[in-house]
Amino acid sequence: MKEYRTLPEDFLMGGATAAYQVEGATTADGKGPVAWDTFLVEKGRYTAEPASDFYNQYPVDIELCKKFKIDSLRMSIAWSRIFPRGYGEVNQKGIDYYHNVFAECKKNGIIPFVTIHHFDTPKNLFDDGDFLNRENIEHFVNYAKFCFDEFEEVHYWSTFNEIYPAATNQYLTGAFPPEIQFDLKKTVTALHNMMYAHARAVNIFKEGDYEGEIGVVHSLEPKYPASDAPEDKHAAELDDALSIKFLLDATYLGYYSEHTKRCIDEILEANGTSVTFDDNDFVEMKKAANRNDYLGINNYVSHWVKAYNEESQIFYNTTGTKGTHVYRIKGIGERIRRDDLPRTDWDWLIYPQGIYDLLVRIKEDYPNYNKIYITENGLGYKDEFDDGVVLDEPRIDYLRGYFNYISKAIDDGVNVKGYFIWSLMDVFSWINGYNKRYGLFYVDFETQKRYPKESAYWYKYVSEHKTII
Ligand code: BGP
Repeated sequence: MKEYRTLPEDFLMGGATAAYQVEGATTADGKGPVAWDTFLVEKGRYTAEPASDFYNQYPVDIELCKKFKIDSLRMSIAWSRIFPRGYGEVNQKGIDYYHNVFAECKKNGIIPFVTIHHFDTPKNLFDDGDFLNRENIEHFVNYAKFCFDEFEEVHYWSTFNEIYPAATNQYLTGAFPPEIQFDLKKTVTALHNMMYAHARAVNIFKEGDYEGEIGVVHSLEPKYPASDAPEDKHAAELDDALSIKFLLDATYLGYYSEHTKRCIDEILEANGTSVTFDDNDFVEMKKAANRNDYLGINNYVSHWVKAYNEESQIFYNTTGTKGTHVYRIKGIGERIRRDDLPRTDWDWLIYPQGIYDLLVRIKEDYPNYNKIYITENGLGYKDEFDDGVVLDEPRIDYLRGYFNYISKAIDDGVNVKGYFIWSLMDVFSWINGYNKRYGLFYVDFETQKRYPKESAYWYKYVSEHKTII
């Protein structure tokens, strides 16, 4: 008989969303603008209207959570619904909206797991330099404190979603507005400033004696050398230092280790620049380092890296056309294609062992990590809808692979307390639009009707039996 792996009885099964990707209603009830509104209109491909119309459909989605044994809903608050200009005057209708969502969660026994910032800085602050501008750190911290005071119903707070992709998509790959490419100085500065802002919010939360838990959600993608050649090993080490160590050092040490600093300086120097940090920042960061209740990990892919010292080149595959992705950063490395490993419809590499390697490594390198939630993982797929039925077997295979490795990491002593599939229902994807679907529930974006996919039944079984079939 086949042996199935299991999960602990108290393992939380969740579904993840983000305000801008599900709510729609981008101008409703006093919401202020964000940079994406104009950026997407200028691109002319699609907009965040209607997205999944969660602004109106939230009772339907929360009821679906209950029906499919999804314990927790990961969601974010849109900063510009609360403070249309990022600070100053508050918008009561925005506040009421989130109270209503939380009340609906309570009614259905669903735990809200709330992110304060998910790629949607209010437009005027964004235009003013976003997190490159130190004044905006103050605005963020005030907004976070406002949320802690106002939303007593929330017991799980994540300060930021994906500081690394936020900074690199803005200033390194240029995939997000303001579409700046290869600016390593801006990238490192934004990373550090967001980590400092995270620490400030954590300290306010802990010193304010609020009830509940606080953490940060990092996107962590393991890096492996493309060969045994010393230069490829070093390239993987550099990529890892910028995308993983820099963030985890900031989170759990409150400073950058000598090794991390050396790697970052080498990357900056290769790109003809340097960055210095204000020593005072580390006072706050060190104070926060042992106060993180949990780490949220978003993991989709792993990378194999080889040395690259020519001019940087990026091509971001937004359509799923196979073999078009290019990622070569001067002084860091080139992420190579591995034809021997499976890939998604969008050419993202499927390597479940990566999540195991990552989890074990965090336990070893940062013993004060406390506990981990996988806050995003899932398969972006061109689901086929057949008269209300979606047989998404590849998604189930994908999930089974990752769940098995998570279960193995738990057996090997890593304290993983839950998993949130990206995404609960189909959502709007920042740079891929509406046909890259991730949801357990298929959304007909015309009618906004939801249909459980085959994977939703699989997920329900795993949640009920804590057995990975
Ligand atoms: C993460 C983001 C999510 C979501 C997901 C899938 O980086 O936190 O907001 O978008 O990736 O990404 P994509 O839609 O580009 O496939």
